[in-house]
Amino acid sequence: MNKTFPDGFLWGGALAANQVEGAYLTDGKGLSTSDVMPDGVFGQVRERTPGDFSIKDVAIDFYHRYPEDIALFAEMGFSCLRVSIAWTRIFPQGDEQEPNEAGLAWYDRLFDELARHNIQPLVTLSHYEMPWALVENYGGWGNRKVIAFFERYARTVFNRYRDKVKLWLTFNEINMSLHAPMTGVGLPEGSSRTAVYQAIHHQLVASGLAVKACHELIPDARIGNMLLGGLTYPLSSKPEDVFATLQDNRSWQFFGDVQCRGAYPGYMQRYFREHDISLQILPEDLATLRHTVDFISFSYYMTGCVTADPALVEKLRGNILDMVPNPHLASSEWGWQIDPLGLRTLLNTLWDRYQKPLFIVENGLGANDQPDADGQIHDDYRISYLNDHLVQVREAIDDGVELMGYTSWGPIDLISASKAEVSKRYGFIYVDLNQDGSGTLNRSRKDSFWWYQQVIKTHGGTL
Ligand code: BGP
Repeated sequence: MNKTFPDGFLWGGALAANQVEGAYLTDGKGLSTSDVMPDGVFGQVRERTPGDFSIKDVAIDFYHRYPEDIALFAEMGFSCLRVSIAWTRIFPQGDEQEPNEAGLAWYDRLFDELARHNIQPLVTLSHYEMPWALVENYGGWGNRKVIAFFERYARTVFNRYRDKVKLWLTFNEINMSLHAPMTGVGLPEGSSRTAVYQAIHHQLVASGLAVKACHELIPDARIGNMLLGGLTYPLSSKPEDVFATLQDNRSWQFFGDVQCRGAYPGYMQRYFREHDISLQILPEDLATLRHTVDFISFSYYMTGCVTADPALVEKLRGNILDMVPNPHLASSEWGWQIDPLGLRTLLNTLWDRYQKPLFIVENGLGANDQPDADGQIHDDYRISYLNDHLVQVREAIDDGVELMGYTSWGPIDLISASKAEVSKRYGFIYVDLNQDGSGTLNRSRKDSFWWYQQVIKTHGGTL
């Protein structure tokens, strides 16, 4: 008999405000870092002039079409939807005393619609964006004052949605700040290591304050962190490669260690010492960091390899984030290496390290789907990617890993984060949209829609 997933396991999908909502200046919303980076996370900051178009300005118009989209998610049987709140809808400039009521009201409507379909929201406070005015006027997370602005924002939304939202996340892929500082902490590319780690420290303190506030204001809620699960393997069995891999994994585990264990680990203190990084860490910061998360959430798309030989790194690197490709794995159209078993390894690694419940809040395949003559998308490649990963998830649960749920990335096509592309589609639902903004925005079901519906209905029995 096929194994099934536990009762109460949350099934669904994951979205981010700036990749789906559009309506980028509607109802009083302010400009965010994402709005001034129209070419995505790895793009440049550009001044926005009237009439200058960016695909994210409209995105898939979730702001107006959410009832239709949520009905489709309900048809697939979702019990959970991960969304993010755009900070700039609530505090358009970031430093106001009072929130923007129109922005708050929109998320009320969104959460009410989810409740009507018995879909539980899982809400990210900050998904790759912050008010642009906080970058211009304060220097982003480099400035300690931003911590208080974020805390005000977090307390505002906890108070407002305390009866509607019981699952929260602080910062999306907080470890990405090391690779894309403007997206993560609002600092320009090329900022010094010290400046980036100081900004990251402020963000970690803000995350601790959000955990504290959430526990105070909504005692029956749970709040987690969110990591880019950047698992890497040694390229060879040379002890030097194995040790380099341990260090490489620590570059993302460091964030989890602070957020789950409540203090800076010794290996990081050594790293700071040896790289002349001296941070301003106040005694009250250390107390705040002890407010640790209730669960750990993460994204998982690929793995990579590590070698201690710099010449080999230079020769082989190619994967995103400069990882060395694994010779044993195939890649997606975007060069992301596909590794279902790696997900089981990662789940076990995180569980062994922290012994806190886990939540997979992103996983999926970006592909350039092409409709057939009848306009249908036969995305068997996506089905097989997701199927293979979910089989390994089920194995990990059998290994004893405590897993709260699984929300696939982009259950409906959306704008990709790294390069703001429309053609990199993740959805079970196709959206008729082109890069220049043309298209009807009509939604239609892909083959994977029916596949996921069956997976959820049978608690994974059909995998
Ligand atoms: C994660 C981000 C998401 C998402 C996903 C896929 O890093 O949290 O926002 O977009 O990656 O990346 P992309 O959209 O670049 O394919």
